[in-house]
Amino acid sequence: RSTTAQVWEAAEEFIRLFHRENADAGDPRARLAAVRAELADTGSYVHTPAELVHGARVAWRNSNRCIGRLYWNSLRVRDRRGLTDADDIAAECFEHLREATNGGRVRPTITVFAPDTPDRPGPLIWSEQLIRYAGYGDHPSITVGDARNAPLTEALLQLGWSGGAGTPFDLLPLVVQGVDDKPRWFDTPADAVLEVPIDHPEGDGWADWGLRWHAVPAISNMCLEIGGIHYPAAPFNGWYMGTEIGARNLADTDRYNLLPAVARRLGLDTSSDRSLWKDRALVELNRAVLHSFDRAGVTIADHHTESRRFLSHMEREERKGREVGADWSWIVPPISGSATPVFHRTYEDRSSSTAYVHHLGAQE
Ligand code: HEM
Ligand code: NRG
Repeated sequence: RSTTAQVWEAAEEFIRLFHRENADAGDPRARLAAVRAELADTGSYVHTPAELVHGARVAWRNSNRCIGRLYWNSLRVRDRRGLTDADDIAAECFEHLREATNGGRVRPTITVFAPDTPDRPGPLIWSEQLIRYAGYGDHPSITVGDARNAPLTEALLQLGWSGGAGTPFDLLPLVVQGVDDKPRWFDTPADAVLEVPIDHPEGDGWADWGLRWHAVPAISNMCLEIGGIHYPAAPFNGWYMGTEIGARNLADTDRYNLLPAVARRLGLDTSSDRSLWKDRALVELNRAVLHSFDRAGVTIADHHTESRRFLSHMEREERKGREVGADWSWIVPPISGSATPVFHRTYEDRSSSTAYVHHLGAQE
């Protein structure tokens, strides 16, 4: 819980920034006085629609872990601050997915629901992303599906969800906790989710293997903080970088752990690490992901292109007199790091009060 003095400090900084970066908003003094009075009166203040749009974009610009920030200023912002009930929020999350997916031409989008207020916390989305695959089983080595989501799957079963078909790619319902309510779950409508079947440009039998991934990554468990106001439910998405799927989701030993199966398919010698079978399997799995998204007409970036874009972003920001913060360990791609330009330098990991922040206790 922040004190009014802390909110005012962050609010003043944000309002000044907003007026600095939006010439047509004019002099900040009148707005600062109004915010100050509203804070004294209610303990909070309400962003104008233009402040909300800019705040959500600046929060993206300040995301030190994100390599995809070149397009921060074109984030689409859906203002749903009037919604506090779980069923309205779930329906708008599904509409978000339809608009963001856009038939495969993915559009970076955020939907902002009601903020925390001095009298009550805002709504909360329990699901880490709007689209998640179930994980059945309590240990990665025996799990069917995505072991990362085993705790969420278990929570859903406790809430009365009867479980999916038991495939490795069962879509989980969305879990939303409305204001003054307990968490509720909502089946994800099939027309809100685009999925890409994974095939390999040369490999035999990959298509029959049944691997797939969803087109849109939409993080739904981070809090959007703008000028001292907290929006705990504010799901956002961009498009995927291929390595997120091919080098992590499908490859990590505590996720789908597919490198041994890929290596077998490629006929590699897996008897010794020294044959570099894992490295070769990683490259082919990542080729398969990029190839499959391309063939399906779904936006996806490769790590070479996204790394170059990130350096363009840094140059452009610095030309505008803004320093770009970044976290090397998140920016450098999980394969072929040294073959990308983002590897060969250091960054300042500076923090800001307008940002996407993990809720206490959430997975990182
Ligand atoms: C993290 C790429 C759009 C905010 C990341 C990561 C990648 C990435 C590769 C690291 C993820 C990981 O290692 O798990 C992209 C690409 C985008 C994009 C290619 C395409 C447009 C966005 C948008 C937002 C955003 C629209 C917010 C409005 C973030 C945040 C993180 C992140 C907050 C850190 C997440 C965490 O701490 O778990 N992004 N991103 N990104 N991105 Fe982006
Ligand atoms: N690695 C996660 C997604 C994290 C955010 N990545 C993005 N964000 N591309 C995964 O699902 O693999 N985004 O907003 O586009």
